[in-house]
Amino acid sequence: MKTGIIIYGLFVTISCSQIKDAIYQNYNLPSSAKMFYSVKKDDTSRISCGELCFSSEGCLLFYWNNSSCYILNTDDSSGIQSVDITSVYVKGDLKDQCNLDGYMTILGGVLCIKEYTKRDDWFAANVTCNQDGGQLLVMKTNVFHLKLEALKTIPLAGDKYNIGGSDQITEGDWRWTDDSPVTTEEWLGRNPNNKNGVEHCLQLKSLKLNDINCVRSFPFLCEKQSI
Ligand SMILES: [Ca+2]
Ligand SMILES: [Ca+2]
Repeated sequence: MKTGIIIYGLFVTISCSQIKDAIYQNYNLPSSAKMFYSVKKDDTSRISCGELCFSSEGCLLFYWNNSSCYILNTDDSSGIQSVDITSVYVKGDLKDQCNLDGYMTILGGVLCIKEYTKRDDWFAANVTCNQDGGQLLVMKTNVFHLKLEALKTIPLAGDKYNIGGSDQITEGDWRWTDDSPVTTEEWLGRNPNNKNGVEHCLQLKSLKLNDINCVRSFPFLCEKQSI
């Protein structure tokens, strides 16, 4: 079966797959949940797909593949077209890819995050994430709120986590570990305050940014991509 719909002025054909059970099992949806979806066929990135999801009222999850963005939604007040669930293709094993090594799937399988509750200093935490094939969590400006919202959906044990940024090279010049600048305004209180002149590493504290001494040990968050 093929289903054709017109959304965003584009005609999109979606292959029909036997995916309903996988969706419901993967995302713990009640069997009573009705699904709605929209499709943006343009050149979307996984991140822009996630942003589209979070900007859509009632968006439950999304799936991105080959530059196509699939938004699944349980709120019919959004104006998104209602379709039968079996006409939506979602790769059912994304979650399993993340769950290897204790990573959690968030953002519909786009991002895998692991909370390390053991304490390590920033440098050792960095090494641990790298050994996992990932990195300390990086929250660039264009995805900062997206990732923040995602973190709210997982049950974190604490509220202080070291993440992947520092001003170790030039005081006050905050950089994520890929050397891109930290430009978000979401600092906690009057931070960064460079207390005692030794705070050069980035911490997420109560979901805001704080600068801390790199040699102090805290829990940390690693991320890696699922696909
Ligand atoms: Ca500093
Ligand atoms: Ca501080």
